[in-house]
Amino acid sequence: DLANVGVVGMAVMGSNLARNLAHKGHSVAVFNRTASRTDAMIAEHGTEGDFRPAHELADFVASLERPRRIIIMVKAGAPTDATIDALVPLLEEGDIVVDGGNAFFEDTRRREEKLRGLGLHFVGAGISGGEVGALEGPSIMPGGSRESYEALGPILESISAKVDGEPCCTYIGTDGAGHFVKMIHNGIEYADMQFIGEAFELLKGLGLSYPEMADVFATWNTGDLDSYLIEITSEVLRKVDAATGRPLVEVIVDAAGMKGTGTWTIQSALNLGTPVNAIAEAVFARAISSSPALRASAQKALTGPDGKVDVADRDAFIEQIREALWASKVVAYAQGLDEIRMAAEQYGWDINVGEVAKIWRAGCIIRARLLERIRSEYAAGNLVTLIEAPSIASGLADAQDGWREVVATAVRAGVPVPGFSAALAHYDQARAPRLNAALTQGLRDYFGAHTYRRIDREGAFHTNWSTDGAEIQES
Ligand code: NBP
Repeated sequence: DLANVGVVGMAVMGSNLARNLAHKGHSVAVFNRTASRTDAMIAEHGTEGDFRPAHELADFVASLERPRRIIIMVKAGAPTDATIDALVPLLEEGDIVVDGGNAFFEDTRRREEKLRGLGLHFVGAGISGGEVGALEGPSIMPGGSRESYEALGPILESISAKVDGEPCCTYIGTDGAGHFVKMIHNGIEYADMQFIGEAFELLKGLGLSYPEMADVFATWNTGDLDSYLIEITSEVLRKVDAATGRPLVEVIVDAAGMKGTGTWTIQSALNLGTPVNAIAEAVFARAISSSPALRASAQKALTGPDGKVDVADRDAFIEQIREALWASKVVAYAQGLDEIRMAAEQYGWDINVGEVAKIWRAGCIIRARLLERIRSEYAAGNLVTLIEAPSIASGLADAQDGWREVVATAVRAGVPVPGFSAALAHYDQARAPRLNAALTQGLRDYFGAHTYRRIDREGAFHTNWSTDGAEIQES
């Protein structure tokens, strides 16, 4: 009687995933490098389902039915490689190794190629939803061979979150595609949180109390902005610190941490040439928050408005902040999905962007009402970019007056809104009939003879800037 599936790594994510699998009726082999962690998990949760704990990796592997399905949930990076290296000699042709950690997609491509050469399947599966998601139903983004998905997909789908009975798990594409999509999910998550932070600072600038701000977010959560992050923003703002009696957010140090997925999103976008300025500003906003030396010296040297927001109609401005938040969020999603489209071209992945939006509707951190609209827009037709979709473009048109007013007011008040303004700049750049790039190209030709193309003739041209000023056509 062999186990259906195995999980390596019994820290919080792995043990919750193993429990989720067991709750869904699968028999689950479990292993952790340090055996005491396996024992602790079994002591606490062993009665919840059919677990097969092992202290030796060889026993763990031998306890699995074939093809073996092994989900690795260990620390990303070297620990993942160490785990794969220990497993590989114990496996047989056709076995499936799944990395459920937050791996960089290039690492996944490398590992997949190596294991494919050994006759094994390697699946890089992005898993979002944190520890609660792992236990109760995450959003799962598996990449690897289609063949492996036939054996693995039903198990992953059984433990994923569901929307109207549909699993938040679908085959994404070959090799690193799943981890790439998970990386973009996290990049969008950074942007979402930055926009929420900007809205919060503007509401505070208006003079709202913390309970009032919590109410505003709770109200927003009943409309187009309905999402997990807006919902928990309301709860975090409402929380009072037991020690001081002050709002908890007021006593939290204003330095945001990061573990790398936002940075990867930007690095990959730079490599692909995808404009993702709104997501980039969210990553840089965390960077400046965590630059104490820079901030301390700048605070001493620099002056400016104090962040108080003075408007004639407070409620009308709050509605405009909501519009700025919604429109910026749409642009960040568009930028992330653009990056997926460009990566798919670059790496030969056949990614269905509408399906990606579909599996983000529940289980994951960026789950939001907007994703259903994104799914249906991509299902309705081939989009180059989300912001061209009819219902999205009209929503942006409706929101833009408020969005512009919020950015202008924030700039005058000295409230930094890099996310709102970057998203708005993207909107204006993308729709512009002409960009200032023509001048840039003229300058490049002047100092570097980089040539330019003309609007009226084919070919590359160069002006003899330093001699007779004549234009020559490059051969
Ligand atoms: P951690 O990221 O804290 O990793 C701890 C696990 O890695 C333990 O099982 C540990 O074994 C094992 N490990 C280490 Br460290 N070095 C190892 C090595 N050289 N060989 C074998 N095993 C090794 O666990 P986590 O927070 O559960 O996250 C697991 C994965 O899921 C990570 O990739 C993470 O990025 C990803 N993830 C986490 C979340 C979240 O909310 N936490 C959300 C989404 C994805 P030991 O007990 O013997 O030290």
